[in-house]
Amino acid sequence: MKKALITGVSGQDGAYLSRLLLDKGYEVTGARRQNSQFDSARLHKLGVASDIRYVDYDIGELESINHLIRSTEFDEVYNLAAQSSVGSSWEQPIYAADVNGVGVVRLLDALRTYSPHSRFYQASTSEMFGLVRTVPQNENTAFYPRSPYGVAKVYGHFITINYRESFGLHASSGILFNHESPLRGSAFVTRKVTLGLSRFARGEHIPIKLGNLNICRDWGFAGDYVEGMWRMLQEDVADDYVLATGVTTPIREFVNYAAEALDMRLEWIGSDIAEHAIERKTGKVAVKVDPNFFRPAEVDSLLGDASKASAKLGWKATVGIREIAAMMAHSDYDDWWS
Ligand code: NAP
Ligand code: G4F
Repeated sequence: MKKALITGVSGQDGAYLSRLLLDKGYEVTGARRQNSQFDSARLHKLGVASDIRYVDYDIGELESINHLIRSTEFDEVYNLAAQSSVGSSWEQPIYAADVNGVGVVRLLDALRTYSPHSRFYQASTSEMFGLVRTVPQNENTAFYPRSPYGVAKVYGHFITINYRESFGLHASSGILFNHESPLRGSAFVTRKVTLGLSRFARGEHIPIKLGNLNICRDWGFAGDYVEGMWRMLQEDVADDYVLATGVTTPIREFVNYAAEALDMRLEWIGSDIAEHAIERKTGKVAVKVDPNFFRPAEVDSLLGDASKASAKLGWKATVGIREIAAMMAHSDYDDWWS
């Protein structure tokens, strides 16, 4: 039985990856943050909470990481833990650097010292492309991060490559474009929209306040993306891969797809900060722009090219954005969890 360790096990990807690995017969260890209330809601939602073995750790403490890696010989280590909110990273830039950047080298160094044969996955991100240099973005596109989150992730990405090249670790980095699901955190824009519209559809007519509606993202389904993570670690040679759908969609369009799934029709009126959407049946404002959600620096548009993952891993995104919007909207409408 293979043994896998997942940091960030309580998050969206941690839950889907746990489900995938347990289905493949792995023994899954989930690393939980010490001194924080562990939220196992997503793991319960996927029916895996009681099948995982839990260990407590602190990604900020080298001794805690050393202890974790020494405790068991893991075949595979997936580093998903992060301060994952780009918006919040301006409020806590040093924390973002420590967890998302230095935290990665704490893990890699512990692996080099105590478990050099473990395979390692680093959760890199399309946010590293930031002010994009080429369209679409692939593994050779230069990075230009636009947030403290993105800057810290660039460090995590390159230290992963550096430990692979310096010490021969089997360390791979997945440059994943945005991926969503009904388990997405409620502060990310897709889930904020599907939660808000579901409440509206149920008669709670409070407008959703959003930032810049013109932003475009290459949105895929989280279930597909964790399969890609696993495939990276099954390769004989470690490498870096982009996972993306190859389709980019403006936020406004995502809102329309989610509304359509809930049998609502929106009419968009006005422009810039005066833009808003009226829901036709009720005549009430369902969405409006609130400049408080604008970011100090933006990533205007992302579009990924996953042809390397397709050629080498046989990986492909299988769920389109319209379907994802409907899946999330229906889940939120049926089931009031957040
Ligand atoms: P998520 O749902 O926000 O989960 C983040 C996980 O990190 C949670 O388990 C959280 O644990 C943990 N965490 C937060 N701060 C921590 C700390 N100081 N120490 C240890 N753990 C901490 O994120 P996700 O969407 O699953 O993303 C997983 C990873 O992929 C992240 O590294 C993210 O940056 C990266 N990524 C995500 C996407 C995407 O679109 N989803 C795209 C590219 C890359 P608690 O429950 O204790 O808070
Ligand atoms: O949903 P978001 O917060 O995701 P963002 O910033 O793209 O980051 C996510 O994807 C990254 C991969 O590229 C991950 F690395 C990261 O961990 C995270 O999972 O925002 C998407 C876009 C942004 O441009 C933001 O400015 O939506 C825009 N937006 C507009 N109104 C909003 C809102 N974002 C949020 N969170 N809330 C709004 O009201």
